[in-house]
Amino acid sequence: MEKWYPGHITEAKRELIDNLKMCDTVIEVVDARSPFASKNRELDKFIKGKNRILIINKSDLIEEKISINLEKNFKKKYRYVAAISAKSGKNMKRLLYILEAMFRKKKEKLQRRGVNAFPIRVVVLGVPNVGKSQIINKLIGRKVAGVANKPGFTRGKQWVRILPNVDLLDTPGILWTNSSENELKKMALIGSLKDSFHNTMGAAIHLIEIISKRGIEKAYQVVLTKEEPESVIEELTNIWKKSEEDVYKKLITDFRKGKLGLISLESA
Ligand SMILES: Nc1nc2c(ncn2[C@@H]2O[C@H](COP(=O)(O)OP(=O)(O)O)[C@@H](O)[C@H]2O)c(=O)[nH]1
Ligand SMILES: [Mg+2]
Repeated sequence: MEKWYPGHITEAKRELIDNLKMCDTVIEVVDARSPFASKNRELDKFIKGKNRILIINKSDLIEEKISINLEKNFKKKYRYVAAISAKSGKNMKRLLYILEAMFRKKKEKLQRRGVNAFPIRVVVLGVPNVGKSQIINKLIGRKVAGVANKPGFTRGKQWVRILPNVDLLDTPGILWTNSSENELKKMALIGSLKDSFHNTMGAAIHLIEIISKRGIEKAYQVVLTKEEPESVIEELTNIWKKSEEDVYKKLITDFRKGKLGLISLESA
């Protein structure tokens, strides 16, 4: 069953509430290239009273100074924030330190009441394709959680012990109903929406608007004459001898792989 279709959102929410009941800590994962669109405003009301960690993943795909700014900005709201890359391993240690610190705090609290501490249970949340499974795999150093470059790959419940005192629950990504048109385009670009579920042309044009004609020329070593995204597409169809549809797809695929350079879809 594909949880990101609006029709299934109610069911996905019910499952989320179930998962949350079992956990005391939430790791919310967002995509560094579009942290605001991939972040969930609805989540707040579900996770009152839990420890929260915000992870800005795929920071290898944006500029370092933007990563630092994002961390700074999110720290105004979240106590624990880390811009990481589950691919390169950057800052993964920080995430481990945060989890260890949380366990120590819990242990002290329980010891005061004369109770032995049990592992903290952490649920990993976020829209599809932000790298939740990859983060878990990196934390345990072997492949357990399914990783795929398509939304909705993770299914069923997958608990993994990543430290002697920390159990993690991987979850399938959940989409939300309150995203704006522009946010949906960004979600399509970062691969959080199924391809059949978004307008490829709209997403590709949005991408060109953000990186501009100059960015395209630089990425592909081509010379273009006009600025307008529609003209850029048309010129690329001629240069590459591809259909318009194939040009949209190529731009989006190359962006997702980081082949267009370090690109942020939102300002930090
Ligand atoms: N560049 C980059 N790619 C990543 C990173 N983390 C995950 N990915 C890729 O993003 C895609 C989705 O990862 P996955 O863990 O399945 O995402 P999930 O749907 O949130 O569980 C896969 O192709 C991963 O290889 C990262 O830090 N940097
Ligand atoms: Mg997954």
